[in-house]
Amino acid sequence: MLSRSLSMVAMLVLLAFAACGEGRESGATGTATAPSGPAVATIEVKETEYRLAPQVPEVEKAGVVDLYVTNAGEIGHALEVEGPSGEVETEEIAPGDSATLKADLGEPGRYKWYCPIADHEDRGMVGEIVVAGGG
Ligand SMILES: [Cu+2]
Repeated sequence: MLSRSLSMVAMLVLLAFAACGEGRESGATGTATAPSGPAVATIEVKETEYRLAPQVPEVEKAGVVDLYVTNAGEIGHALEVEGPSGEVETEEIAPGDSATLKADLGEPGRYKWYCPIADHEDRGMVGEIVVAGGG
């Protein structure tokens, strides 16, 4: 009885490991590492209530992208990017301030970026970074 439930647990653990393995080709730990190396592009983005401008920027080449984020609004904002190998985000940026963020967009694709403060994403502070390339 006991050994049967133990093997059930072992099987569930194995399944969980297998599921975690999906979609994470690199990085043994599964945690996002800070991007390093020279940036292939710079994106300047202005945040206001409640939008990102530009909303859907395009990058011609996959790689590390430097983001220069300005809060041109009247309340605090921040910026989070969900890249192919994890997510990165700024601290909250006060009105009138700016911040920089490095995002590893090492594969062509479309990557969500948004303001993670309160319900700002739902109010429209969300978009995508389009990374071209790969032939
Ligand atoms: Cu915001």
